[in-house]
Order: sequence, then C-alpha cells, then structure tokens
Amino acid sequence: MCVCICEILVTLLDTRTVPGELKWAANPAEGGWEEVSIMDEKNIPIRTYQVCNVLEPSQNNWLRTDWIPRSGAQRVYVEVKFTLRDCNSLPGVTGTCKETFNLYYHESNDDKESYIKESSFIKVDTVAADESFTQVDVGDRIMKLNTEVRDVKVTTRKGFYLAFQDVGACIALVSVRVFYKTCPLTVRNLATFPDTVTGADTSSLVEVRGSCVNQSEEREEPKMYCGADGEWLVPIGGCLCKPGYEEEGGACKACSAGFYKSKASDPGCFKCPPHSRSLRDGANVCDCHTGFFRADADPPSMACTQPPSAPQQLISVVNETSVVLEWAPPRRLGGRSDISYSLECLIYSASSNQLCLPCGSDVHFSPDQIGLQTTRVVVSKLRAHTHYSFIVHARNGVSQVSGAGASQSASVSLTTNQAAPSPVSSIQLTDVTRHSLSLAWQQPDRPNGVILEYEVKFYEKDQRERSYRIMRTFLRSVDVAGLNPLTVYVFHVRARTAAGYGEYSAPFEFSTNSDPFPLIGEGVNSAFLLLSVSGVGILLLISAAVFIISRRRSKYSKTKQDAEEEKHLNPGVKIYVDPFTYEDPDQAIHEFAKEIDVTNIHIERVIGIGEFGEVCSGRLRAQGKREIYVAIKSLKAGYSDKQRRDFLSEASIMGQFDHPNIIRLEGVVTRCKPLMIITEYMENGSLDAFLRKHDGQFTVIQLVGMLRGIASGMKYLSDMSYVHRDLAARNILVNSNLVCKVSDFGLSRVLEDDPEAAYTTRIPIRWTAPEAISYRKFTTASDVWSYGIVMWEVVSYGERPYWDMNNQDVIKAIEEGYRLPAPMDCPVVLHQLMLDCWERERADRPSFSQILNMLDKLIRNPGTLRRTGGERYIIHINTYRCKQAYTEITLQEMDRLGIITPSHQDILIASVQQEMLSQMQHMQHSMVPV
Ligand code: ACK
Repeated sequence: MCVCICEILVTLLDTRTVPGELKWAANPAEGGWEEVSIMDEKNIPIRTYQVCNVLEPSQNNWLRTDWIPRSGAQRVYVEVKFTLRDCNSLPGVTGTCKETFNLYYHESNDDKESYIKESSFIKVDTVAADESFTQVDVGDRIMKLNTEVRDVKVTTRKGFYLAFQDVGACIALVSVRVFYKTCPLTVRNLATFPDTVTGADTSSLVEVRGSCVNQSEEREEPKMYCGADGEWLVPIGGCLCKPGYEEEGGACKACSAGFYKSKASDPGCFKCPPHSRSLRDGANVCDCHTGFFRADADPPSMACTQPPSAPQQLISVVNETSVVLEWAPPRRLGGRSDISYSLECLIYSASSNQLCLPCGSDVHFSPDQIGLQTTRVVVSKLRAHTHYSFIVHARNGVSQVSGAGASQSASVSLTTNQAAPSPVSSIQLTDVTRHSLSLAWQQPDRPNGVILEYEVKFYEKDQRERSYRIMRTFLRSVDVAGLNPLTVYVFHVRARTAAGYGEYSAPFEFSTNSDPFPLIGEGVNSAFLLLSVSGVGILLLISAAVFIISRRRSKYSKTKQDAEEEKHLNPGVKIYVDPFTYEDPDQAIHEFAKEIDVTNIHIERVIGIGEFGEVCSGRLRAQGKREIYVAIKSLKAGYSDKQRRDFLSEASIMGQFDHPNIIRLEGVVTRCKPLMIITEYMENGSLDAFLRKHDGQFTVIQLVGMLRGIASGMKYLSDMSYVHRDLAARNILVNSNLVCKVSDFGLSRVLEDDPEAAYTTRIPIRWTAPEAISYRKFTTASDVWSYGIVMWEVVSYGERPYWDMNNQDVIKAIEEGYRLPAPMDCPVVLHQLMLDCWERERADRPSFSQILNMLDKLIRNPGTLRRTGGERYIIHINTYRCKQAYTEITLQEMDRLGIITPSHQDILIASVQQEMLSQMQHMQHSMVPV
C-alpha cells in the first residue's frame, strides 16, 4: 500500500482568516500603507494593505506585521499575494514609479514591541511581480494576482515580525500567509515516525527515530530523515511483527487458530505442522497432539514425533568371553531419523540373591556402549562361564521428553563360554640365593574360571629360549632351585583353567647371587686355600651335574608329556591284561607294578578305611626324584592267600593304566609287611563326599568339567577293554585341581572269581545296569549305565540315587521303566544324557566316546546348558498305598510347601519335564505297590 508522505503546512499567520482589522503598524502612519477591506473573488471580505505613491519621489513606507510566534519552526515561509501596477500604465509618472517592494523580518521574544528601528530589520528579498496589470477598470476590474513565497530561517527567538517596505510602487498586499512545513506522522517498515518540523536550512535533514508499532519488535533501529520540504527521506531499519503476529496494513495482526508464527523474522503465519494444533489466536508454536512430542532442538515447523519402538530381532553370538550383539531397527521410528542405541549390560550374580547387577567398567564395547548409530556391537572382556543380560535401548530425540526412554528396548540373556585365563601381569622376586630364586605373582586379572595350575617357564638369559625348563604349581609362588650362581634367568608364568592355558606373562628377569667365597689374597691360610679351591671345583662339578640332570629331566618330562598327549590322542592301542590270567599273581604284580623300597615311604596319617585295611597319606621319595605326596593302602595282618591276591590284583590292574583321569599307581611294597599299594595322593578325597561338602558351590560348567574327566578316564578304560563294574562317585577321587580320576579297581575280580557269591548284597544295585544285576552281563555298556548314575550324583551334589528306596524297590522301579528325575537345576541336556545311559537295551546306550564328545560340545557351547526345565514341572506324587494325580508346580513352590523331601519314607516325588509326561504316567503305574 502506498502511504502518501506529503508535507504538512502549519500556518502561523493568514491575513485572510484574521477576523476584523489587522491594524499592523504603518510608518508613516498617514499617507503610506493603508488597510483596506475588500471582497475577494468568492465575495468574502478580506483585509489588504495598499500603497500607491508613485508620483512622489523618495518613498519609504513601512508596514510591520504583529508578532508572529515561531511555534518551534526553524524555517518559515512567507507567501504574499499582491497586485502591482505597471509603471508604464500610469500616465505622468516619471522616474519615481517602482514595481517592487522589499520584505524584511526581525526576530524577537517580545510579542508587543511598539517600535522597532527599521535598521534592525533584516531584508529577506526584494519582491517583484511576475504579473502586473496595466489598468484598473473599476467596473470590470481585471486583477492579476502575484503570489510570491520567500522562506526565512528563524531560530534565535520565540517569534518574529515581518515588514514590507514600499519605495514608490503601486501595490496591494491582498494576503499574507506565514507557515512552516512538517514531515507528517507516518508508518514505515512497521515503525511510526511522528509529525516532524523540518530543519532550519533548506538543505537540512532532521533525523527521526521511529517507534515500533504494537506487537512488533525492532529489527534494526528504525530511522528516517525529514527533508526541508516536509518530505520523509531515506528510511533505514524497521520493525518486525512479534512471534504469533504477522504484518497486515502496516500493523501486526495475531495468527489465527491452526496457524503459528515462531520467529519475528518469519514472513507470516504458517499452518500447524502434522500432529500439532493451536487452539487460540497469536500462537508462536503449535502444541503436539497427545502421544506426540517435540524435542528441544526440533524447530516449530517440524511435525510432532514419537519415540521409537523396541529394536527387533536381537541376536547374540557368543565367542568365548566376547559376544556379538546384532539387531534390526525398530519397526516404528516415530517419524524421526535421529535414532540411536545404547546397551545396558547386566551380570548375573549368584551372591546377591540372583539379581542382575550392572557389569563393571572393564567390559569393552565396540564401537561404543551408548549413542550407537550402528546395529551391531562387539562386547568383549566378559567373564567366562557367566550369565549376562544385555538390553538394547532404542532412543530418538523425543525419548527423553516422552518419558519412555527406558522402555523401548530388547534384551537377550546369555552365558559366556569358557576361556583361557588372562596373562599373569607381574612376577616378584621374594628370595634369592646363589642357586635358587623364589618367585611370587598375583592371580591373572581375568582368571575366567578356577585356576587349576600355574606353569613357570624359565631359561638362562644367554640361552634365550633354546633350552628352557618348565615347573608347575598350584600355588602363586615357586622356589626354583638348582640354578647357576650369578646368572640371569628369564621367567614366564601362565595359568591354566578347565579351558586350558592362558598366554604366558611378559618376560621377567632375575639373577642368582654371586659366589660367596672370599677372594684369594694375602693372609689366607694355604690349607684353607687348597680346601677352598677344591671346594669350588667340587661345587662347580655338582652345579654342572645338577644343571645337566635338570636339563635332562626337563627334556624327559617334556618328552613324557608329549608321549602322554600322543597316547591320549591315539588310544585303544593297548589292551588290558587280566592279572587273574597269570598263574602266579606275583608275576603279574611285578610285570605291572614297581616294587618300592619301604624306607622311601614316610607314612603321615590315616585318611580312611579300605576294604583290606587302612588307607594312609604320606610322602614317597623315589630315588633321583623329588618327594611326592602319596596314598598308601595297606593289607591288614592275618590275611589269607586269596585276600593277598585280591589286594595286589588292584595294583596289577592299576599299573597297566596311564591316563590323567585314572588314579596313578606309584608302586607296591610286597617284600615286607604290611603289603602296600602306593598311589598318587588326591587331596580332595572321594567325589561323593567332596560334592556333599561343597553342595551348590560349583557352576554347571565345573560340574560338567568333572563329568568330562570321568568320561575321559572311562573311555580310556573301555578302549583298553577294561570293564570297571563299580563306577560310582565314591570310587572317583578328586585332586586339588578338581581333576577327577577313576579309582577302585577291586570289584571286577570279586564277581569273576566267585560267581556264586551273594552278589546281590555286594553288588552296587543303584549303580548297576539291569542286565548286570539280572545275569551278570558286565560290559562297557553297563559301565555306561553306572556313568549315568554318577552324572546324577554329580549334578545333585552327592545325593543318594533313588534316595531311601530299598534295593528291591529300585530293581522293580527300573524294571517298570522308572528313571531318576532331573536333579534340581539340572540342564535338560544333561538329564537327557543320563536317560540315554539308562536305556534298557544296552546297545541303545551311548559309548564313552560319544559321551565325551557330547560333553565337549556342551563345554564349548555352554548356552545349551542354560535350559534347566526348572520353570514348571509335572510332579507325580505316588505313595505306596495310593496313586495321586500329577500336578504342575515349580520347584520353588515345592520347596515352599516342603513336599520335596526325598528322604520321606512313603512318598516318592518325581519331577520331570513336560515332554516326559508319558514316561511319568507310566511310572505312576509302576509305583503302585504289589
Ligand atoms: O573319601 P575319602 O577321603 O577318600 O576316604 C576314602 C578312603 O581313602 C578309603 O578309600 C581315601 N583315599 C583312597 N585313595 C586315596 C588317594 N589316592 N588319595 C587320597 N585319598 C584316598 C578315600
């Protein structure tokens, strides 16, 4: 729209509008200017001043106006309308007639100056007529009116006087108008500029600051210049409508409902973006619909959005102690593209009432744990054999404001595999002599399981690794003897768990002490010198010998170890020889067992009672070997020949075996009494008692590790065609490293030798396969049955198989198809393996080789051990008098109700998985007493 910025004229004096006479001061008062009232062209009476003394020379007629207030003006305009007679038109005037008059002004604060000296007036101009008239025809008067305008700067006083000087013209001042100019009030760029009086000079510009119109704010200081002619010039800056308002007709108008304007600089109001609305006028932002949100950084022009839904298809791939987590983006992104993921890692802690605790800071996330843009993370440095939960949160810019940040997540639980321990980080020297170094170290940062052993590798620094020695210890320290004096040795230590050896530590160098002998010098007795020299010689010889022997020994042990491994890899070559096939049992014993000199045996204490007498622990110092701990079984005095043969037959059998999971025979004492069988010492005694003592203290993987050892030993025995016949947890021995070894090789000959013996009293009914009970069909397959029972014993921490049922009931139950239920927390796969071992048909049972493979597979994939079927069980409660319906119940509930009491005399509780229901129903029938 065009705004007219025409000047405004403010009148200070207009003779036409003055009512009545003007009564200006004329000088001379008579004969000069005269006030004459006439009618103007519209017949309105006006006052004029006239003078016409053209015939008289030297005219000087002054006419002075009244005081005119300046009213703030700085330059005033004087518009004079007048008529002037042309001198030529006047007959008889010569020389005296003029055609101009002079305009003067005089500034003054006094509005009533009665007399002003003519000399104090300042001349404005000499005014001549543009038009003049030659004659006045009174009847038909033609008046040619001149209009002349002059401007005068009046700045010094409050007002001024004007004066007209006539010097001999014939003039009529028809009207005099005095005015000044203003630039009018105007709005430009939403700024209001007030009415402004123009400047004093014709070229002056008055700078004016505008003020913003209602509901607007300054964009840039609004300014304009008021020109002398009353026109606005050069607008600068301006204002903008505030948020919620838009410009219309130079004003700011509120945005209507459904529209918004967020910034003053926005060109106008916009429609509300999707999922938002504005209900009232003047909105600077639209409110989101319920369930939709706007992030702090979201512009108001953006649609309102929602948090994402949960990530999809979260999968985990466990690799030892690392896990790769991958997922697909959420199905609903909420209308945003700023999705990110973060991971929460929780560790299952058995110690804190099975709550999940946040993983420690040592867990590593790649590329990161939070702010992930990718849908794949590798989590490493987890603990081995440990249950973890990972929660993947999907978040976007509005998750926080929506308050739903934590809920949009997917989770996965997993168990890490076994992994070798991390390296030992440092080795400290605790003692040093000329020939020995004592070292100690801390457990690795991440043992990843129970540390079974440390291996210390060392060599002379000069020798590098060309020739090294190995020592193994269960402790975190070692005394290394037999070293050369003043020699630098390099040591590496590594730890071993069930998962194998970890990496060696970095090399640590330690030096033995120097030779303490005094230097040969003055004052040394020659005999002592001789002794010293020869002593040094002998010592050197001894050290050399020790060195050579130790080097040989280390080579031997390494060779032996290699052979052991090789043999273990290629089993089944050797076949077991039954000592009873020897006519002379002593021949067998001397073929398979080493005779030990009793003076090398140091008995320390009694640790138990065996079938033939006491079992003691003690130490054996075999010639040229280091002292070892041993178990010593002795044959009590007063034995018969048969007892002697039976006693020694165990050693003859044991002596044929060489396997890490078979108890090792050190030798026998047959040449003096009492007869003794010396075996390696197993610190933790028999497995059943050991498990009962440590009820619930092992991880499933540790239990499976024990079972694997037993299966490995049994595979070795079966490869050698040896049938054990009395495989039970009580006949498994456990050493300090939790290594389980099969022992007790005495039962085989009992039945063999005495088929008519009352075997039902001696036979371990609960451990024995039905065909072996029924018709003494002892085979590796019947050992497999017993192995299944051992599995059950292990997983139930030494519980008695079939609890307090008597042997006859056990035989009957088995015959009817009943099988032991899964122990509490037993992984489904393990119970299934037990059931496989208890197949009625022995051909259907797995071989030890298959069992071993299966357990190895479980150890490699511990996730498969997670399912315990423990959530809900079908419980059949059978009494001897009545049969009850089964019910679904959890173990916890059973526990709470106190009904799982296997020791209870007349109640048998069987808990099986749902899949086993048919077998269970079958069992129900079987348990009805006859
Ligand atoms: O459960 P234990 O302590 O372990 O009690 C029995 C006891 O002797 C009668 O057999 C223990 N025993 C047998 N052989 C050994 C051995 N080699 N090392 C340690 N203890 C043994 C067994």
